[in-house]
Amino acid sequence: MRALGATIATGLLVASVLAGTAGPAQARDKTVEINNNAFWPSTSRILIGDTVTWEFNDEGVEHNVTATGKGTAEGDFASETMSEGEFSHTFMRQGTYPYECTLHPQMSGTVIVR
Ligand SMILES: [Cu+2]
Repeated sequence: MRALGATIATGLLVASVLAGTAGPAQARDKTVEINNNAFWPSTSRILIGDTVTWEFNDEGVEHNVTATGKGTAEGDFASETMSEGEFSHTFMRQGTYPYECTLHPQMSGTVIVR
């Protein structure tokens, strides 16, 4: 958890810098649970500088988080294939980022950064 804490702290620092005159940084980081062969929720709406953390929690079933978007600066994030643990990605650019589990293509989700 120490590494995750450092990641979050870094994200908040970056968000704080990007927010400029918008006031103190607010934690808007989102968690997506991987369970029952699906992403919950399937759509995550965040702001620039926020981090999405996917938690692998599907009773030992292996999954991955793989971006399917092309032609975008952040359209290439991908986790390892895992049956437990978590994967985080911080989004520094506005955009819509679709992703899937390559083992189960019906498992899809989207991160929308505004
Ligand atoms: Cu899967």
